Amino acid sequence: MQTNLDRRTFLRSTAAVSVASVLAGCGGSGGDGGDGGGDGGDGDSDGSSDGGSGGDGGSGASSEVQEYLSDTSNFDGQVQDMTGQDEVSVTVGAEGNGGAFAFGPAAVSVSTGTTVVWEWNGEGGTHNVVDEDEAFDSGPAVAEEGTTFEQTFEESGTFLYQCTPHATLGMKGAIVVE
Ligand SMILES: [Cu+2]
Repeated sequence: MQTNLDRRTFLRSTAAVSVASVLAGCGGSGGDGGDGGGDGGDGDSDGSSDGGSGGDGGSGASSEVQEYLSDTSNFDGQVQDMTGQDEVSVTVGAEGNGGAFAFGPAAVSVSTGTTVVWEWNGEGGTHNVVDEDEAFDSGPAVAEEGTTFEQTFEESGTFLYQCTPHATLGMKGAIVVE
């Protein structure tokens, strides 16, 4: 009797362990996220000193955005203010991350109802635009100049996205909908 109980308990905890290891498996990027935290701290202090000197049309990014973009070379800790516009464009293949492997600008803020249009400039090989939470996805990466992908943001929130082929280089971006 006691043995059965023990075994059941054992099985239960075994199951829990395997769930945990599956989660840990997904988190290959979770590990990276840890690194990002440290870097994000640096970005934070940059952001607040810039803000102190009067700002330049951007505002300091949230810690969520700071962390996500901590390895994105063309992100300077500021979210570019593009609120109040019906349509905003983001360049795909902008200079950054060791080549033409960036979204330009990396982080923008827009108003609800704004359509963001990503425009491929033909540089840096194939790119795509994939939201981390599957809110949008441009599909397979393509290289062709003039390619566009658009998404209208009806609700406020922070959207973190990346280019699948170049995410590890830091080709990532954020849309903050206010
Ligand atoms: Cu790319």
